[in-house]
Parts: sequence; structure tokens; C-alpha cells
Amino acid sequence: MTATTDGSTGALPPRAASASETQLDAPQAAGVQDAAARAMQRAADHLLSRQDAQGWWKGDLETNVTMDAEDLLLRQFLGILDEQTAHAAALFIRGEQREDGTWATFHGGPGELSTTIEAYVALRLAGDSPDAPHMARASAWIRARGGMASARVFTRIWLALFGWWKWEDLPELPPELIYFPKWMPLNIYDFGCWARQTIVPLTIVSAKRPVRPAPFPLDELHLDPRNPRPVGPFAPVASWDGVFQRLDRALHLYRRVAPRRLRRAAMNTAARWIIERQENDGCWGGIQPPAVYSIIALHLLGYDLEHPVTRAGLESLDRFTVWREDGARMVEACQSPVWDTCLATIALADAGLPSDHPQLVRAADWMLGEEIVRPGDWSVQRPQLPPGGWAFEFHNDNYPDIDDTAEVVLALRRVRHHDPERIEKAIGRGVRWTLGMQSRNGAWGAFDVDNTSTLPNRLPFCDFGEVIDPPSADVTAHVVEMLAAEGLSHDPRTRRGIEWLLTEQEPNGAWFGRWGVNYVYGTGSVVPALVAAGLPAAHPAIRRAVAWLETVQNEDGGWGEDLRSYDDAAEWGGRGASTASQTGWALLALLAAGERESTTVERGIEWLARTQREDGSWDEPYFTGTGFPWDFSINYHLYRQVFPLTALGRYVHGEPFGRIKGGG
Ligand code: R04
Repeated sequence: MTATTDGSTGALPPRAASASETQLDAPQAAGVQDAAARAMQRAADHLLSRQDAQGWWKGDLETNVTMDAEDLLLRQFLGILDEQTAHAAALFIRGEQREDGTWATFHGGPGELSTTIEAYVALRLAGDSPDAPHMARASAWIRARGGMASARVFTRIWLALFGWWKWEDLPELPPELIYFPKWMPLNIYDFGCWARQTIVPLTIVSAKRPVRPAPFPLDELHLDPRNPRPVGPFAPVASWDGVFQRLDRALHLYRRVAPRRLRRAAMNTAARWIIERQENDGCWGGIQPPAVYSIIALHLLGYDLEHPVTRAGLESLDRFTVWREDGARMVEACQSPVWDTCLATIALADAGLPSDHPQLVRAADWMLGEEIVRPGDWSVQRPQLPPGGWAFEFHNDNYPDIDDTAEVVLALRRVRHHDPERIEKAIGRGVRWTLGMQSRNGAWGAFDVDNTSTLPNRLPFCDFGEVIDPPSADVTAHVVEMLAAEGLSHDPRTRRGIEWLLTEQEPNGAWFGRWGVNYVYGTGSVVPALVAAGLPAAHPAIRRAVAWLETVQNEDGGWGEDLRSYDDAAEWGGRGASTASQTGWALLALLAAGERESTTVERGIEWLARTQREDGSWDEPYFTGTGFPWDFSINYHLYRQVFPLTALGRYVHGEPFGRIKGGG
């Protein structure tokens, strides 16, 4: 895909002048210092004003309109869609439509077929006429791209629930999967935890093949309504695609002969698996998609809407709803309080807030209360490992993640608490849990150990997003930085993590960003970690990273990276309009690498100071967070605040600042 054919953000930003072209002089440097100190102060005040009384921070987590569309489709399916909800969701969905009638999955991105189909159907549910200009533009574009037959599996499942697509023409996902023991390929623990939680309820739904009466026909989304499914040829038998296509054919045949009692028992086992994993607040895994599919699956097995399980599930979805000032209603995919709180704590500590500042202590108290003290799905791989992690969300006790745990430990270490022993013990459990979650290759994934089977990706069912959770450079870097802060730089386990990071560096000097966009995030995570663990700033790996960041600095002094870097790294790696969070990440790497006095850093700092709003915040329409590379992107609304503040703080105070030395 290229930037020109999809009619989106347009031209590449101009490259920066190289550092040697501009000479640094002292008065200018002093000006930068003052501007940085002022910007830092205002940014810190702004962040402090946004803390909840309970001690946490939480920015909106903006994704794309499939969340809103699927929420309406769920309500329609259950027969509980009310006009008010449809109206408020439609207001949001219409506001996100692009000029060409499509919907994108990120700000400024190209129209995306499945997203456009789901948004279109949702607007029809809300009463928009297919002949209205905005609707006609959308359906014409959908047909030009192959119609609903070309949509992802998830989208066609939603269409099948109303008879707009045939269940027979979807990949099979047998509920008997729940019986596969953990040594068997394709058992549910081979899937990343988010895919696992989505797939288990979908096995029930696809076994039941329910169809609710369609409220209207949807012929306009077919290329040719009389031939709704143009069947492609099979791939060669000797290819993975060929093998899995034939496996899917076999499963369609198996469906007809599957022993009824086995099926029923499998569905009941799956239902128990789901119910055991429902959180106290009624959600599943703290993310919206598993909740939606779990509610449908349980409903199909006879749990009516008054049953406590389904009722709590539906109520939890209401808490994912953000009401905008204009009355529009946006559904969050997930909520980020733990992540936002640890990052805010670190940022404020870097800005020079006293370590016993009441707001930091309140944050620490809240984080201490969020520690997860029981086993979860991660225990399947590590049955002997005692718990001690943190999850990203308010309620997700079954799925603590390594990224949050590392950052929470780093944050707790920055706070002087009146009960230091409590902090020390929580950190000790967090470090032990993290070390226990190291993968075979010496690195860390987000949620699980050695979640690296490539088979789940091959299933025809899995045509969207990531379905496995292999170790990544960004998570591994956060762990290494945390272990270094705990005095464990020389521990052999830390060394293996460092070795792995060094092998993962791209030829151009950058690191790939799995959970943030993209090479700027990876590099901004890895460089500070390597330096914290004792690599000298002169190390060739660090020098190559610095050189790469210098080459991708924008002419305006900031850094930006477009989501298209996941699709076309050669064209878009490190390139895009400057954003506050990405400029923050680049500066964190450069400051750690000892570049504080460089023109590159000064111009970055100046960009932050210049683009800051009067109230101390920054605007950031661009998405800089990653759910799944390319397929699912996130605009974390607090990223624009915490990362610039951390960078400004480390610039003003010099790095490292205010670290309370760890034990070990
Ligand atoms: C930034 C690092 C912390 N951690 C990643 C957490 C990201 C939180 O946001 C999301 C996580 C999600 N997972 N799975 C989905 C998802 C969405 C988020 C998901 C999305 C679509 C579908 C199924 C699942 F916003 Br369909 C883990 C490492």
C-alpha cells in the first residue's frame, strides 16, 4: 500500500538538517533550558490536575469504530438496542467517516474494508437510509473492494448472525478445541491470551450458528447478490495454506458427524472455562471483544439476560463507554489505568516532584492495591511460579502482563512511602514473577511464556491481528530497565535479555515496536534500558541507534512515525508528522545515550516547548499505540502528556535523576 493511492495524510515530512549544519551557541542553549523548565512545570501541573482522587490516572483509549458498531450489533442481536444508544453511537460513527465514504482504523489512515462494512451496517441499524449520500458513497466503495465476501472473518461472523452471510461459508472453529491438552498443537494455550479469550466463546457461537431475523436486506454490500460467494481455488496441497484449507474442509464434514453428546459436553466445558474467567466487574480480560462474544455464547447456551453472569457482562460494557461533549458515545476497547498511573508516576518523578509528594504516595498506594495475588492463565506454563504481577486495566486478575509489571516496579521505586516494607515486598514479588516469566530465548512476551507457536496464525479463522504473544523488544527492554534499577544488571537472566536485544537491532540501528508505533517506540524503549544496564553510550549498538534517530528527525525538530511503517517499513520507518509522544520517545533514547548537549536534542526539546498548549498539555490526533501491528491501533490519550514530561524532566535535571537505589 502506498500513501498516494489511498488518499490519506499525504506527503512525507521533510528530512532534518544534519547536526553539523547548525552550530550550537551558548545563549541559545540557555534559552532552551529555560523553555524546557517552563514547559516541564506546566506539563507536570497539568498531569497533577488530572489524577483521580483514588490515586490513578486514566486517559481515553481511542481505537476505531468497529468497537462501536459491534456494540450496536450485539444489542440488536440480544433485542436490547434502544434508540438513544443507537443515536449516540451513530453520531460518533458518522463523525469518523472520511471524505471518500470510508472508515479507517487510525487517524489519517486509509479506508479499511471490514471497518467500513461494520460502520455502514451500524448506521443502517441506527436508521440511516442506504440512499443517503454518505451511505451510498460507503456502499459503492465496499462493492468496489469485493463486497462483504472480502471482509475479515470477524466481520462475516457478525453478518452471519443476522443471515446476511452464510455460516457455511465461514471457517470452522470446533468447540472440541477446549479438550486439546496443552502438549497438542493448536490447544487454546498456544494462542495469545486475547485470541484465546475471543476464540473460546466463538467456538460456541460457530457451533450453534444462530441467525436472528435481519432488520433489513443488505444486498448493496454484495458485488453480485445472486452470487454472494465467489469461491477461490485451493492453494497447493504442499503449502501451509493448502494444508489448512483442507483441514477446514475436513472440519466442515466433521461438523455433520460430530457426536452430539461430545459437542454438548465440549460447549458446556467451554462455558465453564468462560465463566471461571469472568472478572469481578463482569468483564473478561479487561478488553471489549471477549466480553461481547462471551455474552453471545452464554446467551446461546440458555443464560438469559437476567442471569447474573450475562447481566454483569452487559453492565461491564457500559463502563467502556465514553460520552463526548456533543452527545456522541464512543466505546473503548480497553481501559488503561494501571499503565497510565505508572507512566505518570515516573514522569512526575523525572520532573523533580519530591518522592514523598502526596500525589505520588496516593498513586503508589493505589498501585499497591492493584497487585495481582492469584494464579492466572500464565500459570499453565509456570505452575510453580508464585503470583506478583500487575495488569493494565482496573479488572483483569487472570491476565497480569509483564510490561505493566516492569513499569509499576520502576514507578514504585520512585516513591518514598510511609510503609517502605510494603513497597519492598510488592517489588520483590514483581521482580520474582517477571524473572519467572522469561521465555526460552531470554526475552519477554507481554502475557505468557514461550507463546511462539506459528500454527495459530495459519488457521483460516485467524485472518486478523496477532494471535500469538512472542517476546518483543519493547517489553524486554522495559524488563531489563527494571531489573537494572533493582541492581540486577549482572544477573545472568538480565544478561540474556540484553544479548537478545542486541541481536534484535535492525540493520539501520532501530528496534521494532510491538506495542507502540513503531521503530521510534522500540528504539526509545531499548536504548534507555541498555544504558541503565551498563552499556556505555559509546557502544556501537547505541551509536547506531543515535545515528538512526538523527536521520529521521523532522525538519521541525520533532519525531513522528506513521502507522504505515508496519505495512512498509522501508518507506515509513521512523517517518511521519511529529507527535508529542514519539518526540518524547526519541528524546529518551538520545538523553540516555548522552546526547543532552547535541543540537538534535535541543531541537527536539524546542519542538515540545513550542507545540505545548496554554494549559500544559499537547494535542495528538495521531495514533501512537499498537494493539496489533497495522490491524489494530490505539490512541492513548495520556501518551501525549507522560512521555514529553519524562523527556523534559530528564533534559532539565540530567539523566539519571532522583533514582532511589534499588537493592540486590
Ligand atoms: C502498552 C503495553 C501494555 N500491554 C499492551 C496492552 C494494550 C491494551 O490495549 C488493548 C489490548 C488488547 N489486547 N487484545 C485486544 C486489545 C485491545 C486493546 C483485542 C483487540 C481486538 C480484538 C481482540 C482483542 F486496546 Br478483535 C491484548 C502490553
